[in-house]
Parts: sequence; C-alpha cells; structure tokens
Amino acid sequence: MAAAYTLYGSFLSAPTYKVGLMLALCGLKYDYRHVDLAKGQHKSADFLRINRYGQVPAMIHDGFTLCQANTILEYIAEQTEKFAPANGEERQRIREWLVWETDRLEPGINRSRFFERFAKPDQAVVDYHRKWAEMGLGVLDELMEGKRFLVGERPTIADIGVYGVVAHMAEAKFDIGAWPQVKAWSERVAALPGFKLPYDLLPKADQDAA
Ligand SMILES: N[C@@H](CCC(=O)N[C@@H](CS)C(=O)NCC(=O)O)C(=O)O
Repeated sequence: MAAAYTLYGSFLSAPTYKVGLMLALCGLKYDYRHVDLAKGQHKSADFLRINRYGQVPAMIHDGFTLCQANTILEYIAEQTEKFAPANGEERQRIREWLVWETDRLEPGINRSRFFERFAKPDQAVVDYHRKWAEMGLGVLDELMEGKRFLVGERPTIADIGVYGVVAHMAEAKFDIGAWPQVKAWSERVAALPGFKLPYDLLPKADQDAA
C-alpha cells in the first residue's frame, strides 16, 4: 500500500534533505521519488504539475500537493504536532527563523557549495557568495549564544530548516569550527532520535516505504 507521504527530490538537494530529515525525525514512512535534475526532470510537464516552480523538493500527502521546503516543514508539524510551536509567540519566532535562513543563510552556503561541487563562476562571484555565507553564519553563531535550540528549549522546525543548510557547509568548504555556537547546536540536532546525515538519508532512486 502506498505511504501517506510521497517526497519528490534529489539526494544532492539541501532543501530536499530538510523535508527528508523532518519525516525521519517524526518517524514517518514515505515513498520517495527521485527527480534527476541533471536530466531536467524537474522541468518536465509531469513534474510541473506537482511543483509549478520546477524545483525539488515537492511532496504529496493524501492527494494534497506541496512545495517549498520550509512550508512543507510547517505542514508536517501541523499534521503531526511534532517539532511544532507550543504557542503563537513560538509560531512567529519559528517563521522568522525560517524566512531569515532562506534570505541570509541558504543562498550563500548553497551557492558556495554548488560552485565547489558543480561549476565555478568568476572568482568575484564566488567571493561574494562566500562573504554572504560567512555573514549569515556569524549572525547564527551570535544568536545561538547561551541557547540550546533556536526557539525555546526543545527542537522545532526552525532547527530542522536551518540545520538542513548548515549540514552542507562542509561541502561548501566552510569549517564549522570557526562558529563554535553553530557547531555545538548542530551536534545537538545530530543527536536527535532518527537523525541521519544527508547522504545517509535520501535514496538515489525511487523507493517505496518499507
Ligand atoms: N525555495 C526552494 C528552493 C528549492 C531549490 O532551490 N531546489 C533546487 C535544488 S537544491 C532546484 O530544484 N533547482 C532547480 C531550479 O531551480 O531550476 C525550497 O526551499 O524548496
């Protein structure tokens, strides 16, 4: 029988990892559909019906189609009440973190990683993005001082969204040791039950829930 959740994504994609990590930490079974970005499958007519933006990840839950990783995290948290806000103030703080990271953290780290792994543009472009990543990591490090998790004392989807990016910083050739609060926090996330690193989590081909 098909699982209630189907995740469409790529094992190379940090935003796909965010959703896969959330499903794993919630202990949810899901069918996985590999979208081959190199072959342009994300721009095919079939896939555009699932995600109009032509990007991974996308998810279908009981016939309801979703895209944009951080909003998928919010959806799963609402469905399961796991990693969810405890009250209205936490909901707001979580959203602030999730918007901040797509604005100030993800572009610098993910593009720096892309340049290291796939295609290097002019050095000035590389330097520009590395500077943005370092600024974002600096803000995260400062704001994590004296805190266990981003919002309150327990992990929420804010941690999962931000961690999904931080997990890829080594591939972007950033040494997490330069940001000690980020390092300590990321170790707390990695200690959560069900946690898996990116390449241990996402299959390289379609996989149905066991
Ligand atoms: N804001 C989107 C970003 C998704 C994204 O950038 N996905 C990349 C792979 S990591 C992609 O599909 N790139 C192909 C494209 O944008 O055409 C999210 O969080 O889901």
